[in-house]
Amino acid sequence: NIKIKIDNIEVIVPEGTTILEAAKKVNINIPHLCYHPDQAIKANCRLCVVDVSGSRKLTAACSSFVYEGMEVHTNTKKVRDMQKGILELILANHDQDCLKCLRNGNCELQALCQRFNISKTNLVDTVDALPLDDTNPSLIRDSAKCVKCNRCVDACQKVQEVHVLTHSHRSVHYNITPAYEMPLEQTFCVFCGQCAAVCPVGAIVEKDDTAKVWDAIYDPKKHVIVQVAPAVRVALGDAFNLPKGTIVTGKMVAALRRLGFDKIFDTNFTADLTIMEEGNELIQRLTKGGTLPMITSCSPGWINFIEGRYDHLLAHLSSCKSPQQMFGALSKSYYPEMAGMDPKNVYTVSIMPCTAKKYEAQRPEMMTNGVAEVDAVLTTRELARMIQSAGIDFVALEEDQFDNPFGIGTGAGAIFGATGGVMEAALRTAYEVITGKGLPSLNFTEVRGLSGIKESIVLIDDMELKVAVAHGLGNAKILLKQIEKGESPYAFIEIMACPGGCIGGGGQPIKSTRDVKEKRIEAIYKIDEDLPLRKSHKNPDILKLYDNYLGEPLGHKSHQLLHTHYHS
Ligand code: HC0
Repeated sequence: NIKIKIDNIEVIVPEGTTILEAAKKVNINIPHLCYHPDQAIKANCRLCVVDVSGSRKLTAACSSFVYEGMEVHTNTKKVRDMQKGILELILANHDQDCLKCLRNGNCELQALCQRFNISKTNLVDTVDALPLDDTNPSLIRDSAKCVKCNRCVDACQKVQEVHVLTHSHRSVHYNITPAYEMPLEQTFCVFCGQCAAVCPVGAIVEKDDTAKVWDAIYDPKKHVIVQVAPAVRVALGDAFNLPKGTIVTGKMVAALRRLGFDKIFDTNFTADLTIMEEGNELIQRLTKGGTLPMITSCSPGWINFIEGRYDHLLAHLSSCKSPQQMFGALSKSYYPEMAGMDPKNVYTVSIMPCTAKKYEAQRPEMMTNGVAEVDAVLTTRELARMIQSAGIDFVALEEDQFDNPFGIGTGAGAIFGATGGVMEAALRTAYEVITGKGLPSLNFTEVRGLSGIKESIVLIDDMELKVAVAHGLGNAKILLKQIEKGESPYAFIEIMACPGGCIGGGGQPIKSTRDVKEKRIEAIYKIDEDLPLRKSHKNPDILKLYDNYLGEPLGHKSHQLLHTHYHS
């Protein structure tokens, strides 16, 4: 360990700690923009300069490591003048129409300007922006707001390994952009939104669809229903300053009712339905022959990735639609038939932690009875904005419950929201359906947690089932390369595009750092543990749905409504 002093406060930290990290230990928040706790050191914004005794020059705290006896000062005149100067330079290159920005009130640059009492810069405006990129359904890039911190480039290149975002030009013309300054729609962007999740400002944000949803709610001809994804309920509370990982299911349902939705349903229900279909598809491939390993198909960023980059492996995908789209299909068939409504009058909204879900809902295949299965997708952040805009005191809300017939989800459906959850849910069902015996333990802990790739061997009677889970597309690539070489030892693979799974989705409240993800994952498994039903095939409403409408898993009606094909 190394002992140093920061602003005369003694700090003891392990060797290899940066000044910035050491300062955090004693609650000293050194200004920064390019630094992100889960990313590699970039040291390009230089806002984190500090005064180190004995050094003539100011030192970047994010990239300088502590040494024994080091004395650091974070608030000298020299330091503050430099930081203020840098902030003014950044502002001169930044669109300052804050009231119009989705990140207003949650912008790292704005917070720093407040801290330094800067309301505008007197420097010459040097904004040299590319045209606003709003050509895709998921994300908007506004290069006039970009602070060139490179966090998004890191997320795109080093974590997701999608390599869409990169740099162009030099000096004041320097920009973060896809190659040839193309709009995202024309690139291999998978719309995972991991760039938006790390952006300190509003340079990359979700496409805001809240106005569309308000219009539907106010339209008396529309019956507006909403489904909520598994990972939203453990993250929405962040937007209302609740402790990270607070489970807010009941308050969230109450808020949705106050907003005016006619029925509030649970995507966990169709996650259970996915397990019925996908589990049986796996059993069929294992027993009757079919492409193995089979890979899950519910994460739309992952689907965009395999379709764009690995289309020769598409036969490995399960043909199941995602739970979002299975819900959508039922909402425009079974639901209006039961209620005696015209499917055209049902307006289906999804609340998702994911920006790629907006893209998924607009795929031409995702139509049932001649209408789009899902009419609008809002991210967790957009739902939070609707609640705030309606003046609802979220924290004070009394808990409410989901409506029927899509309101019961089991623990298996709940854990879809965390990496490894779909695998664990599928194993709970596959084991019991194949063996006809009850599982000795429901918890497949080997596939839980934040390791990049997890694997497990499950004994089902005398069959050894080797399975793997990857989250984050960089990790997915490793498993895909094995398949390409014919060296994959697995029968079943779960892939989720976002690191941590949906709890770390690109549409979740900012920030989703590793420690926040851990808290959300804990909460997801707590929901599972506390539920009386923890296996999809025991969901009574799923059984009723098959009895009354679908027939059997993989049957004719299921194929029509719940399965699809993927293509390059
Ligand atoms: Fe997910 Fe899903 S679990 S992708 O992460 O499968 O977005 O939360 O809604 O559809 O259920 C996201 C989360 C979903 C779907 C489910 C799956």
